[in-house]
Amino acid sequence: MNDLIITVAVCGAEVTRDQTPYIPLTPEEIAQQTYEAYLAGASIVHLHVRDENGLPTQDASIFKKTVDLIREKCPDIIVQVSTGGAVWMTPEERLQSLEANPDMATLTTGTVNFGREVFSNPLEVIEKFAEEMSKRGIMPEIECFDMGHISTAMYLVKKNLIKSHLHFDFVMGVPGGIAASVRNLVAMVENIPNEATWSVAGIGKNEFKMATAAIAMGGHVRVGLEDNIYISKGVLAKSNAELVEKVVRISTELGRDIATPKRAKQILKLT
Ligand code: KMH
Ligand code: ZN
Repeated sequence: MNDLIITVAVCGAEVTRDQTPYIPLTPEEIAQQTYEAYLAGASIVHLHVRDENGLPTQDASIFKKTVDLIREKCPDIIVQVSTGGAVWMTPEERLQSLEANPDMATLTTGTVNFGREVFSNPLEVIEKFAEEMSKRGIMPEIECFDMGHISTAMYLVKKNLIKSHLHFDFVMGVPGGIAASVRNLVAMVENIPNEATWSVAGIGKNEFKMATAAIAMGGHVRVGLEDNIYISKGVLAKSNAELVEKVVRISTELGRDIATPKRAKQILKLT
C-alpha cells in the first residue's frame, strides 16, 4: 500500500478562540503550528488565513506572508491554499489566495448547505477557478462535500479544465453535506477513476473514524483544527500536531508508513 499522506488543515475559516484557545490565527501562529504538524508527519498544509481581528480573509498579502513563513520553517511541505474561504465571500475574493504561489489549491466542485449557510459553487465559478489554477500551474485538490460533486469534477476533466493528476478530498460530516460513514466513503471511492488518489476529512467527531477507514482502504487523511477541535471525547486538542500524531499512531499500528513531502509529491505526481 502507498505511504499515507497526511494533510493538516490548521485553522480554517470558522473556528473561533471562544471554541478553542489553541486555534492559530496570526501568520506566525499558523506557521508555528504548521511546523509542529510537519515534524509530526504532515506533508501537506491546507491553508486559510485570518485578518488582524482573527476573522477569515483571502487577502493576498496575508497569504503571501504566511506562505513565506511556512516555507522558511518547512522548505519541502506542500502548500495548498483554500479557495473556499468563508461562505460569505465573493468568488473574486476567494481567488486571491492563488497570488501566494502555492503548490496546490482547493477546488470545490459543487454547492452545499453548510449548516444554516450555503457554500455556493455554481458551475461557472468552478470552471473559472479550474481555468485559473490550470493557467498558473497550480494543482487542484478536488473537494467533494457530496456525491454529485464527483460528477462535476469529471465534467471538468472532460472539458480539459483539469489536466493534472486527479486528487480528491472527500469532506464528510458537514451538516448539509454527505454524512461521514464508511459506507458513504466506499461509494465515493467507487465513483472516481481508478488512477485517482483521494483523502478524507471527517468533520467533528467523525475525524478519527474516517481517518482510520481511509488508512485501511489505501486512501489519505486530512486532520486539523479546521475540521475538529477535540483529541478525544470532550478533550480539546492542544495543537494541530497532536491531531497529526494520533493519525500517525493509528497508521503505524495498522502497518502503514507515513509519506514524507518528497514521497507525497511522487504519489500526487506534483512536479
Ligand atoms: N470554509 C468553508 C466554507 C476550502 O477550504 O476550500 C470552505 C472550505 C473549503 O473550507
Ligand atoms: Zn478549508
